[in-house]
Amino acid sequence: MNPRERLRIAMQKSGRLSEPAFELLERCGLSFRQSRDKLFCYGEGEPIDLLLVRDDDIPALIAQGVCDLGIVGRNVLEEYACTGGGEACVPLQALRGLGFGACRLAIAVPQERAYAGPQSLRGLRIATSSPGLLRRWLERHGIAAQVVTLAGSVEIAPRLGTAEAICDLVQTGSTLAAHQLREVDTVLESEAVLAAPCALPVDERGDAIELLLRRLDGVNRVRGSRLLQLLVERSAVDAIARLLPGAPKPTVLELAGQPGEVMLQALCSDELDWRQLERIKQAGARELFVLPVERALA
Ligand code: PRT
Ligand code: ZN
Repeated sequence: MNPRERLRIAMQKSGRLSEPAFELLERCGLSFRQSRDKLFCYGEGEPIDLLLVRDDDIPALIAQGVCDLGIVGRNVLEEYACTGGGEACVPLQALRGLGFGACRLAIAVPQERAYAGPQSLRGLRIATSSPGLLRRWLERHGIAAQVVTLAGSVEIAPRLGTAEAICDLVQTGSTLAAHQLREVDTVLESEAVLAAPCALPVDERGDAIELLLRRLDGVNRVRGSRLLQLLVERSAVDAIARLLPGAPKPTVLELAGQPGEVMLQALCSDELDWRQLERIKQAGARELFVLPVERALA
């Protein structure tokens, strides 16, 4: 097969997203031949390879057609959309949210500074590594402020006197707190996404994208899910069904030679804790099993 008939996914080489991205692909049944510290990973089972790069380069690599897909923070993808990457504009899309790398791009000000909404930023200098997203947000609110672009360590700008406010990624908030900053507004909610050009390839690579999306959806559908299995008197089925977290419709299975009793199986969206199980047992269930769900194919 010509190498470009194989799908190529750009991923962060090392950083917050690389480990969870590898884990997700493994859960999708993909395995790779090269070691993780190399630039290129050759897919073993499926025609899907990886290119390991800096996360900021991922949108441009997709736009240039070097890679077909990318796993990247929504913030990086949207920043690229705002600045256009300086190249011929190839519109990109997020095909799926991937359920990790959650954070928010937020405005923060020194603890003692008053904030009564975006208008409080008028005329201030705001330090950020996401100038495109910040400018777009300021424009949407009709605020004229000075955007100070920094490559990193944005949180120290107010103390250094180079800005009065910052716009930075926040996860737990502990970095802001450590720098006596207060989170006051949200510019963007982010998580890792599967990025792609708006026009997807229609050759073999398109088939590989479909396979990947099907598997991602399968993994996603059962994330945190548990299969609950139990035995119960036929008359208590409705009462038990009402107690199932996430209210799934249970499957009712006949038991050979036991007409009064049935087996219930239900895919519960949440984990079931001991208390929930005890309540279900008190309602008449016995032989309860909570089983992990590996994957699902609709
Ligand atoms: O080398 P490369 O350029 O690939 O990596 P990088 O250093 O640019 O990126 P990296 O690994 O730090 O982050 C990759 C992506 O992870 C980001 O683009 C986000 O989509 C996502 N992400 C999720 C985060 C955070 N959470 C996060 N907390 N990215 C950065 N941070 C930083 C933030 O900038 C701040 O310095 O962590 C600090 C705040 O964290 P808390 O928990 O103290 O609030
Ligand atoms: Zn980066």
